[in-house]
Amino acid sequence: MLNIVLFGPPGAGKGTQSEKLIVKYKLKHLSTGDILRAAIKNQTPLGLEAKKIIDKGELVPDEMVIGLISRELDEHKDAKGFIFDGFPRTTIQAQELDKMLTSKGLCINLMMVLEVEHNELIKRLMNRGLQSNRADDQDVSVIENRIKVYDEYTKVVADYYKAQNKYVAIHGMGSIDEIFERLCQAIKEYQ
Ligand code: B4P
Repeated sequence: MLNIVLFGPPGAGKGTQSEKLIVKYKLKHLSTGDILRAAIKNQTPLGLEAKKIIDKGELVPDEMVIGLISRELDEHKDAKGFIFDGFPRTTIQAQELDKMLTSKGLCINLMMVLEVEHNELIKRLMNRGLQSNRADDQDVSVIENRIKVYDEYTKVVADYYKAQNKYVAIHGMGSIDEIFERLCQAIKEYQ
């Protein structure tokens, strides 16, 4: 089983690269952002609560996303492995993920961190905002706040995996295919 945390700031390419990795390695993609957006679309109570927070570029409460991931793990017991995209975003989420996986006899094998320059993040997200109806991609001040929240609360999660010797930095600038090759190389070196 191969369980990967794909990490990086908003716009780093986590969702984009996850789509390619799940095809090549036959993994289940677990994106808390996608799960929350589906809940918003379906106007569930959780979705309505999450929308107010996401539209400001803040993080939804830990217990909300931990519950969502726990349910997904239970629903996909036969998966060959998981890509965690956008989760964990706080050290508490990382600790809870370890507890959930340990209780199932599993663990995270690798954390790959996409490193992308600030201006490129803004460019990519503004560009997506033009094409999609994601409210959090439409306003540069919300995008800047998401990056600030990443720097303040999320970046530190890397230290949690560094301490476990599971951290690999990946140069996240360049074409989608070039970056994908770098990720595959890191997985090859791990295996
Ligand atoms: P997410 O859905 O995780 O959104 P994101 O981090 O902003 O974007 P992502 O990283 O997936 O985008 P990508 O780089 O692939 O989260 C949304 C919100 O949900 C959060 O702000 C938060 O409020 C909440 N949330 C989610 N998880 C949470 C958690 N665990 N705890 C608390 N709150 C949580 O792509 C961006 C764009 O760049 C795309 O348009 C893509 O086409 C483009 N792109 C990618 N690679 C490129 C390349 N190499 N060159 C050019 N363009 C590229």
